[in-house]
Amino acid sequence: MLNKNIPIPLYYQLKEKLSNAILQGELQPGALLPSERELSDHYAISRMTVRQALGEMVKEGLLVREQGKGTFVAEPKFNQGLLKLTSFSEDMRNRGLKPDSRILSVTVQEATPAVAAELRIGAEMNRQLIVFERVRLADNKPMAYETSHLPLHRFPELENETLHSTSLYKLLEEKYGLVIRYARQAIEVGLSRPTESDILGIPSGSAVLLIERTTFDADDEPIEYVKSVYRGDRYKLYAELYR
Ligand code: 16G
Repeated sequence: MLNKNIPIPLYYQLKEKLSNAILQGELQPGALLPSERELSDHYAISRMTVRQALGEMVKEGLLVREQGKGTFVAEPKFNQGLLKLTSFSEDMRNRGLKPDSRILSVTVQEATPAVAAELRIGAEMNRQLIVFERVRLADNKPMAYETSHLPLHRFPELENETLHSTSLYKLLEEKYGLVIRYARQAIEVGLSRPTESDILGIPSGSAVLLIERTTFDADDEPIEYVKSVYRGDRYKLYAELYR
């Protein structure tokens, strides 16, 4: 039970109790929580207090609310390694999940000066890019939304490829014989915009990881510039540090 005689707020005590039950596996991912009324009756606390505890846990990504269905224990977050250059498809397969993509658009565009500089495309190359927007799925659930820019002169055939359920890196390596060597990556915290939220199936303004990656081949030439929006409720960044 909760202790009303200590100076720790009741909502916080409830939050700790539920968080521990999740950590210890007593409450499994996907489990439906008792209703607010049941929790308030069980712990003899107000519904406001229960609502505050659950609300914070939703914000922290431990619980998810589904309209008209109730509050559920969230799926655990993926540890996203930071030290290895992997593709989305490889990451998902390593976790035993089926990678997939929903292609939102494939277009040929003139590069903006910033992207042209990033991909080192000079004016003489007409600055044409092939740009594709993809929703990245794991076991059919949306995980990330990616906009990839590749220099058209390097991959003139790419526009006609069916990238649906195909790995871009695999295609570049196997079909174009490319050696993907390294990438520069920057990660920022952001809030999902309405369109991104719809695509990812998360409430608008949810915490997301905004990842920018420029990837280079064996000749040190940039081959892709990618902007990704990864779900903050499903990812945490992970690195092993030595000294
Ligand atoms: C990852 C990369 C992205 C790359 C994609 C290739 C990040 C932040 N981004 O999503 O730059 O284009 O993998 O995935 O990790 P694919 O080979 O499965 O198409």
